[in-house]
Amino acid sequence: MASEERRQEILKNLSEGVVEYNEDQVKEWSTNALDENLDAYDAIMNGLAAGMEIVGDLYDRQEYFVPEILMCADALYAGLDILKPHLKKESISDRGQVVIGTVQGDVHDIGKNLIKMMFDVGGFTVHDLGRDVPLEKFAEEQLRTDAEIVALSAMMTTTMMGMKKVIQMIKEKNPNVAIMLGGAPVTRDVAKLFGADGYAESAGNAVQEAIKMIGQLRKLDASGVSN
Ligand code: B12
Repeated sequence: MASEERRQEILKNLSEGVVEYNEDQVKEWSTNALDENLDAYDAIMNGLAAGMEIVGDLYDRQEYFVPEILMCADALYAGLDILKPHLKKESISDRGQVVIGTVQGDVHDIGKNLIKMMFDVGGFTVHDLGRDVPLEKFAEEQLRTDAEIVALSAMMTTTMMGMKKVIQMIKEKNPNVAIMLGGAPVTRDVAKLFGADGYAESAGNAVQEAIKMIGQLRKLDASGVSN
């Protein structure tokens, strides 16, 4: 097990590798992380994803532009490829099904992919619709799979508005589905206003929120009351 000092060094190098879009550095330090038994989740969230947060700030300050961002994302994914297979899977493998995607008009999918990964290792079966997903596709996929959860991501204030429509479409066809929202412009208040059942700010608490929502759905089912 890496010492705290070494852990910090590994995380710093992972984050820096993403920020400096240095794929080789990210690959090397992802391998170091595994060799030194650093928890893969720690390396992903506090190394790679933390680096992407810095990238977001650089973009906001107009120090980075689209080409840099895309290269940073490539570096992040290079690390994910190495670390993801080593995430500790939940022993429960049938927690439920989730349909996930980024809503129509929105191509941001880095955050959505992290959430997907968390559901995956959290024991859920995930149906990923990708990004820029036509709004009606969410309702169709929910009906096709009978998933208990639909998770929507939006990274722009404009596309966020589509989430409300998706919630209406799904609830009309099937009220017993829990819908959760996330993405930078979304807040718990927005989620509530749109009629969603759940919200999570980050990948760290998304699965817990989903488990809570499923618990509530099943309680309602058992009591014969529909929501
Ligand atoms: C990367 C990025 C891009 C990349 C996207 C690459 C990709 N494949 O995703 C590229 C370069 C393509 C891009 C394009 C554009 N972008 Co952009 N982009 C960003 C940037 C810099 C970082 C986003 C990111 O990946 N963060 C890292 C991840 C890990 O964090 P995250 O996405 O927030 O996800 C976490 C949480 O939000 C949450 N979460 C996310 N989804 C979900 C879903 C659920 C269910 C749950 C529970 C949780 C959850 O958990 C995640 C993990 O912890 C942000 C700036 C910023 N500071 O956020 C702008 C930003 C989102 N972009 C913006 C804009 C305007 C654009 C463009 C219109 C720019 C342009 N003029 O061309 C285009 C839009 C194209 C389109 N139609 O979608 C604006 C949006 C402004 C707004 N309020 O609407 C931002 C905020 C920048 C800014 N300040 O102006 N962008």
